[in-house]
Amino acid sequence: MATAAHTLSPLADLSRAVAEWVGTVRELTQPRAVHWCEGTEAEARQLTTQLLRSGELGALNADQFPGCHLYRSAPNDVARVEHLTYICTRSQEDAGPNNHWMDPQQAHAKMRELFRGCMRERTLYVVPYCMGPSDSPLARCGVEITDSPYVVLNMLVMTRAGRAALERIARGDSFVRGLHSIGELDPERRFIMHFPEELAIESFGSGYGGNALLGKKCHALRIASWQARSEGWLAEHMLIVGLQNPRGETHYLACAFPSACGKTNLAMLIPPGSLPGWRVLTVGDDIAWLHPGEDGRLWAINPEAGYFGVVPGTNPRTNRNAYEMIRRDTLFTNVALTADSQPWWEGLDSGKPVLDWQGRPYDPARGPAAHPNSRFTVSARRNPSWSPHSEDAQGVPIAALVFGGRRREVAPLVYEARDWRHGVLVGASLASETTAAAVGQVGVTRRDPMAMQPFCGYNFGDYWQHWLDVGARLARPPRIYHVNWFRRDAQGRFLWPGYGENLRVLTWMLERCAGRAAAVDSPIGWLPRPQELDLRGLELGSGALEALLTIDRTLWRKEAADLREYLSCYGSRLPPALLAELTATEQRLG
Ligand code: GTP
Ligand code: SPV
Ligand code: MN
Repeated sequence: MATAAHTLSPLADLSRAVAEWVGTVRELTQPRAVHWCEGTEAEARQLTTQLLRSGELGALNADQFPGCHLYRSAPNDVARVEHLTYICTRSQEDAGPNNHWMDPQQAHAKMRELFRGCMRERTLYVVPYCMGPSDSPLARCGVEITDSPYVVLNMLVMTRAGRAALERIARGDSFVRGLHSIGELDPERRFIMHFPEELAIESFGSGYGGNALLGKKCHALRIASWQARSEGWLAEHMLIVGLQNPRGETHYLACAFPSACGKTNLAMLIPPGSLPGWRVLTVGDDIAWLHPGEDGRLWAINPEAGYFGVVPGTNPRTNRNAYEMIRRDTLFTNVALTADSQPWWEGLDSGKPVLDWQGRPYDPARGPAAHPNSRFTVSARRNPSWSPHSEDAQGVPIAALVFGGRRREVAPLVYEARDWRHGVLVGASLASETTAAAVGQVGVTRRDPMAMQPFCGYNFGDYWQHWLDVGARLARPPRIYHVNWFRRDAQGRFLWPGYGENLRVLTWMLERCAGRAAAVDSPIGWLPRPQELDLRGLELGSGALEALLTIDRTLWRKEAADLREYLSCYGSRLPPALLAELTATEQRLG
């Protein structure tokens, strides 16, 4: 009897548009074989076996970490490369001062020479994928062509990849064409090019995360933000989380924090014991597609199906959910190893690193054992707090939007924007210390509007106008907040314990949304009265709460002046309404 697999038509026959494109790429790149990904578990197992055999993957301790593997990237290929990432629009103005720009013709020509013959002796993988629930009208498809089986394995976890996606494309869905090759992993021959006007991505020379898993930042943020603008929605660098209160009601928040600033942790937060009855449900940990609904509210879907998360800092104390989640069926990249082949990273209380992330005998003199941007790839379904509403075709309704940065000073623990328009200014004013998620200096405060500085596929001036336009269409817009979990004291210690305790700030937001919590007016927005924050069972250092909730007018006047200078770079594309909001803030600051 024929098995189901035999009765299915070959993937290459499903979509003529995809097959033709694959044919063109095949001619250019000259692979030795072409593999169309079905997206089955058997296929993932077979790829894993192949990578284990070739030595590209290592098996981890099967008792402690069943189904887990270690991948070591090239030492010079460990993070996103913002300086090599381009938006290639016909007009440079459309890419804006926030992006590196290259003329599309010139970019295509440059990339064509890099891709020419680059897959000789390699297999070309075709990965059709769907970003968002497969049956959702809000989901979007793409096809990634890559010569990296490691990238394929990641895509199989991070997206809904395989036959169903290709069938959706065959039914007429448009798709993003993502062409990727690891090339020679030479940083001098590495480019991540985006062509939003053509729904195309060309990425060469890196196998790492956001550079190579094209469904993620390249498609779901840079290309999608462009599409979203013309179609009236928003593609944002936001987690989506549901908070169920002790009465059983669930409200959803979408929160934008820059890379490595706490999204995954907040999305799967564990309520502190002293806040009984609360439950946290994760819809997404990195990207949200937000659509105005017919009911006047904003609705969100998570386009992804897995987490590509920061490993260091994960432990049973900071987040037991995250720690348990990555103990099974997880792909680790660039962590250290213990003597008995368990993965090890900074922030773990137990175990001892023997080999560092490059596989060398661990020597503290050479820096951390695990790379600070080491990552786990894991299915969202492994998260104990995974929300079944992640599959809802229309998404979940958003009660509040939260922007947050990593700021040792200036920004208070939390404040609330006066209204949507002011909230757009609050988002645009986001600044944060750089992290290891991107190549470059760490710990430097930079402007990162809406946490989208590395990810917005067009001119920020137009983007803020689009935010204002979306808000104007919402009869019931979410409230907008700003948070900072990372304030420090004079000794450099965090003033706020963070992680699970962050729920105390989120519950205040929900009380505000329900019209129950009071707030104090300040020049930058509404702050909680200290007594309105539920701090039962929490021991804060003396003076910490006051420091966390005080606005230093001198620092804030400087902040506003800095913001004015930054916004002026956007010239005539800067929405006058945003400038008016800034002027009003300056006047309140006196
Ligand atoms: P990307 O995947 O790069 O977008 O990162 P992310 O925003 O999801 O950040 P993630 O939750 O992975 O946290 C990044 C780092 O910050 C980890 O080392 C965490 O342990 C740490 N972190 C997360 N939340 C908090 C917090 O509330 N307080 C403090 N002090 N550290 C935190
Ligand atoms: C980030 O840097 O924001 C990430 C990791 O989420 S990456 O996939 O590399 O973009
Ligand atoms: Mn991210």
